[in-house]
Amino acid sequence: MKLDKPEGKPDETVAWGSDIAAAMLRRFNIPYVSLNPGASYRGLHDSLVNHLGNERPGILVCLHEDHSVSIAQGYARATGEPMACVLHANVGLFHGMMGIFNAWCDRQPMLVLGATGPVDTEKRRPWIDWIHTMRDQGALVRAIVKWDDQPTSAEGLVESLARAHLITRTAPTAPVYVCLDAGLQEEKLEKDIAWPDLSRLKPPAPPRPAKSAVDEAALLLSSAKRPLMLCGRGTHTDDKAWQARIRLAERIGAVVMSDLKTGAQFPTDHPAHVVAPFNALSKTAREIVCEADVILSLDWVDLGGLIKQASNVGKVSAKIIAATLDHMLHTGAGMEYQALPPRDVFMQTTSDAAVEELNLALDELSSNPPPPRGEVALRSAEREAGRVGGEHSTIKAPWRERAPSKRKDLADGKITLDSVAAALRAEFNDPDKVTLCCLNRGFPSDIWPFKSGMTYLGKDGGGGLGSGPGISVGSALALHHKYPDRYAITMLGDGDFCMGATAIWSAVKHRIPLLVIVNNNRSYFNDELHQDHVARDRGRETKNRWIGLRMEDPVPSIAKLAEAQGAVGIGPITSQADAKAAIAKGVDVLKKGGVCVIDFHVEPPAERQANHGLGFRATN
Ligand SMILES: Cc1ncc(C[n+]2csc(CCOP(=O)(O)OP(=O)(O)O)c2C)c(N)n1
Ligand SMILES: [Mg+2]
Repeated sequence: MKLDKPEGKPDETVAWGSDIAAAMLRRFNIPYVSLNPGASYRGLHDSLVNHLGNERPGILVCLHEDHSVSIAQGYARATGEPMACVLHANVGLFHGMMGIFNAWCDRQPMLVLGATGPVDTEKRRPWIDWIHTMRDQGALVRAIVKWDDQPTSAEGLVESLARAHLITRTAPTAPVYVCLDAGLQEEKLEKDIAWPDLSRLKPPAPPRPAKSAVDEAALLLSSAKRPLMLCGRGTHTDDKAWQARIRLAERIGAVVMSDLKTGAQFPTDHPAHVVAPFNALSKTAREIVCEADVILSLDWVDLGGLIKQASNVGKVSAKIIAATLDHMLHTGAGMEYQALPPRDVFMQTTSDAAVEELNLALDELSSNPPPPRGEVALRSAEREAGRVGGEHSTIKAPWRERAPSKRKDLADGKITLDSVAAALRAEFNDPDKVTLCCLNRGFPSDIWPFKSGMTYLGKDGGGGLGSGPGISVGSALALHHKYPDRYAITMLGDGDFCMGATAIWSAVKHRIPLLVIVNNNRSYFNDELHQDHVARDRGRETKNRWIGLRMEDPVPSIAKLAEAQGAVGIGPITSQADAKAAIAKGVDVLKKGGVCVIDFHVEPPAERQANHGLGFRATN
């Protein structure tokens, strides 16, 4: 990691309005702030450099505001903690908004600092300060942040930032936005600042669900014959939470599913994890949902949508237990809250706290089994027998077996994601030291199982293309900062990479090790499926589905885009024969602390056929 070093000694006196904001970031222990510069916050910029000496937090320079926000999002995914990013008055905010939207949908904490003004017309420079002043910048993002503010005094600024930091870290987490008046930033301070005692402004522990809900859920799960556990949002960093999920699944004999959107939450090679992690449900996954008699949703992102998808193949008749706090972020502005799911037992808590509570309640239940009644009618004789002697110490086999992998080896030497993943996997004695920051469609989790929460961090949240490179850089930064023995590898689509390629420059500039694998199908392939669908529905020519969305003639040179950012660019790699050497070189660059991008021209034979019959063809 390399930060630019200022000349001379920092001026340690808190003398200007913006010094307060910078000093608060240090008090919060925010390690980095990502930004693209702008005069609306030249005061804050000076404070970061000349008051704090560009450390704690250190500035990460970005070539686009979207990257600044995406880097903060990637950092939060890998640590569970907020970084800060700064967005120039209105224009910078406009650019950063897609990133904020992604982070909002992804429920990641971050401090987004903005700027405006000067609000006081007398202080405004002609023209430029006028076009970059808006009455209410918060209004632009109010629908996609948890809280926003525009303080007007030194004291107000302290309180505003303290509140912002508290709110963004309080579950359910989400970004917050504080707009700094340029006039206030550049105001000379008249008196000393009364700093808040941050030990008294800590976020609360997640709320515990009502005891009645826990008891009811425990009773349902202990007597279920075919329980299904859906592992959605949950911590990536806490191994205890990972183990607790396994314990819960094993003691109730659950089948477990996990969602690519929310990343690794359960070992994918565990016998209970019977289908590969997904975006949209496969036919087998739908059948399992229909067969289940009790569903435990652990903050699953789209429980309503899951039930709808499963209802295409049968009837979902399970009792549904759902643990979430997400409803606390639901407003009328966006619909990221998804379809309203039925919930027989609603546990108002985080998924991790729910698992903890359920394990405790099941311990309790196994030592004091209640007499059968009402809800307990589901209980089977075998399960009752299994409980004798303390059910909590037994491991029950899941009620469904793992679906066999349908992989076919390509004999013609063409590259598939499978071959890339297998070659990459072979480079690491201990693949558990790798964190997969982002994964493009079709990653073979049986070749590279998720063995801990840090194996894979999840998707962008808001489906905003161009965020993958920035999110990956942010997660790589987090690993470098907090888990230096882990390697950051990311797998991105060519469309995603091309849109966000300049984020890679920040990794190179700041010496953040990262290996980017581009799964290059020379197409915005997701949309080929959509165009195929529409043409088919209309009885029109499906062969034209590629027009307007293939990136061919010319194919953008991914390797050159990477080289232009100062990274090592390799490719295009078009045959399996060349893939191994390319990967060996890329991993070598990564292990030496560099940034490398490998462009694989991948053949996705299965995907080149439109996926008919399930009712959901494209995932984005
Ligand atoms: C900002 C933005 N623009 C457009 C889209 C629509 N979109 C969704 S997926 C997709 C294609 C992505 O292409 P690529 O990254 O190459 O992945 P592929 O589908 O080819 O695997 C597009 C254009 C979007 N989600 N976000
Ligand atoms: Mg593509």
